Amino acid sequence: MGQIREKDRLFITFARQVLSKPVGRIKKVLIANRGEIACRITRTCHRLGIGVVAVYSEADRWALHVEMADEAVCIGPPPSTQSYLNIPAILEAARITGADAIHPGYGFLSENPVFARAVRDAGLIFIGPSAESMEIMGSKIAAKRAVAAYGIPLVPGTIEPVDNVEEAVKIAAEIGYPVLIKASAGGGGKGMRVVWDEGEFEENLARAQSEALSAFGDKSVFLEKFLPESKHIEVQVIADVHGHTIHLWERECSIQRRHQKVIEEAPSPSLNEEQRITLGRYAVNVARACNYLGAGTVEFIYDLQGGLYFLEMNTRLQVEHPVTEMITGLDLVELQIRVAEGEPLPLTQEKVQRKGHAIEVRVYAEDPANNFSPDTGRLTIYQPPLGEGIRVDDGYTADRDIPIYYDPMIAKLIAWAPDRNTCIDRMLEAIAQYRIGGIETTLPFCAFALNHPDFRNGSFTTKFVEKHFKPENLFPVLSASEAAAAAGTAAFLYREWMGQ
Ligand code: MV4
Repeated sequence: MGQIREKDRLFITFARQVLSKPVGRIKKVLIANRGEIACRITRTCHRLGIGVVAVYSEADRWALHVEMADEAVCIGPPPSTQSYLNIPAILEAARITGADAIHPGYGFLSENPVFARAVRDAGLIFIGPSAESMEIMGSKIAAKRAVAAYGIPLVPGTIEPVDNVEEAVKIAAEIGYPVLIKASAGGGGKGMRVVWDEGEFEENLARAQSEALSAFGDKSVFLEKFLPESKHIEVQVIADVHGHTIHLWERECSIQRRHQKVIEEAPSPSLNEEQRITLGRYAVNVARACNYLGAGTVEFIYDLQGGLYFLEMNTRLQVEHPVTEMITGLDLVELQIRVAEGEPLPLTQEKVQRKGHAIEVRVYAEDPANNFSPDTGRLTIYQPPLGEGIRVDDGYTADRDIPIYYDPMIAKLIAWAPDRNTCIDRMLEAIAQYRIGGIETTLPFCAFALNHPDFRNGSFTTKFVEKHFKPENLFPVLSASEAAAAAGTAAFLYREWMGQ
């Protein structure tokens, strides 16, 4: 506040021809984010003729998202607590640039009800759900209680906070061991503890509560039956203010490493048609249960016995949304903008198509041969792949620096094909074509996973990486054409050597 002076305003002018004029109330969007998602939101805004204000930290002065925007405002020093999480600075940036709306992207302030409320109190459109929906879904207990009334299956457990050991032991005996203690304010795998028998309860309950208190400022925990080998399937939903809520099918997100997703795909290879339709109906009801507006994702757990249960709802646009866009032909950011303006959804449930198969792999600046330690620095070479059905959502170009302060994900590589096998083949070829220099990335690790028989046959669970990955599995990736060239060279040298 007051820290943004006139001279800090940076206007980057492009010879960009605005071919379309904005048709709705939103003429200028401030994107409260960075990296690939800020770039991806910018592309849609520009296509719709909407102006873009970037915000950036001092570490991102030369970032691609700043260069792509029409205007950019520095909002503080590198640490995100002082920049991308700095609510007063972001609101001030919106005020001085005259933005009508704020898109929060994912991470940072995207699921923060205090931010959503502050944006609306400042007279701006928040491109996302209401603060009240965020509050309900931010509390796993409140979320389960809200959806229970809609007949959505929940993992056996409690929908009340548990803080008494005797009571917990009694409930656990009914559920059956192993039991999971989860933090109500947690999510994404944080604040979970497995209890294998009665004797372990006292210690684990106390630990879970104190961890929850220090991590989330709320000590409430609840119990669920622990499903050790399961799949993670989520459903994309979107709702408008006119009472229409639709789902855009599911995404399979079981390939993850330490709660960080690595590969996502749509549709899920594990569901049959009946399950798929049931899951979509559950997801729409979850959204209705919290009076949802905008794009959201409902997470389910699928155990190997075939049970499908609601886990939680994420009230943001997710990293993996492109696989849904590839099979439905929709632009989720455009839909988010339209419904935030008060427009009705442009299609009904019956009109949502599901065509072909899409896979996304996340490209992290991490070294898979060195326990995935972050490998930031300068991207000396950066050449993304091209090709039929290939999409790259990235936040960098060659010769830019990857700052150490933020998430190390630098790009997402997405492949689409008419069927899953062709999609996997296209993805492997695209990975082989990707040229990245100066840093190590998780691409070789992704190639390993895609090549694994359990990935091909769809039988993987969230234990896949733990079960199958060893650094010895990493090998240099060659594209089919390079492999053919290498084989040709080898044959030539062999004939030379044989004197033929
Ligand atoms: C579970 C579970 C097993 N049983 N709940 C982790 C993220 C959060 N959204 C919920 N998570 C889990 N909840 C019960 N009752 C196993 C996980 C889990 C997991 C879920 C989705 C994706 C990856 C995961 C990795 C480990 C554990």
